[in-house]
Amino acid sequence: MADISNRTIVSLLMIVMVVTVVGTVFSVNKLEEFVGRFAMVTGAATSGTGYVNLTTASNNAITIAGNVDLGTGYVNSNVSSANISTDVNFTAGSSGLTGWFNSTGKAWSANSTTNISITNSGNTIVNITFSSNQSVAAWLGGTSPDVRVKFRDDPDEPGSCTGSYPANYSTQVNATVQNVCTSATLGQGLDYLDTADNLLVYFNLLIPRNVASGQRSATLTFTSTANQ
Ligand SMILES: [Ca+2]
Ligand SMILES: [Ca+2]
Repeated sequence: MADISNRTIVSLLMIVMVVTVVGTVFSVNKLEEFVGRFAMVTGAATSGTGYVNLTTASNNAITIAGNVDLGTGYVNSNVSSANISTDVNFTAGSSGLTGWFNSTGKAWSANSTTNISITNSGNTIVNITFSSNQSVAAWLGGTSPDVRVKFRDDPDEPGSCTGSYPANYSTQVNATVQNVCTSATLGQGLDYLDTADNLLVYFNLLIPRNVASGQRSATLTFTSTANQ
């Protein structure tokens, strides 16, 4: 076998070294790829998260109490219309709390305890609106009848309405939906805390003398809408 020259040996060593270097670089690159790709599973988890789920619902509810019964009476012949009110603070009408006599001939006497009471019996602040089943003209008849309402906090529960009421007796009863205690701001309206969750509705009626005899009733519907 012929001796291999030094030049040949050096050439062979160079080839081996190149192959070795290239192979090492390739292996390192592949290893980095592997680490990068599976970096999320380098060991067993030592912590985790859990959650507790609870779905709550708001309870929007109101309770209406009281029916206003104004009894039986008639308009005195010396006035064109009589004004009666369930409010001690009479405001509307031209004849004052006069002109109306009950069936035994006694003059009308305002009774502030005769009202409709609205209580927030739910657990969320609500806006309150109302409407009547009919207009005043359809309800009472006669010439220019009028029925106005006033809303205010129950005197025993001040701060019940954190929204706003319409001005006293600015609201005429009719079939459209009108505000009682409302606010455009979330969190304001009729509160739900039992110590301050009650408003009262007062009535002021102007009854024409030419109203036809007979019993006349109107049904008012109060609606609550969650505002929280
Ligand atoms: Ca209350
Ligand atoms: Ca309540």
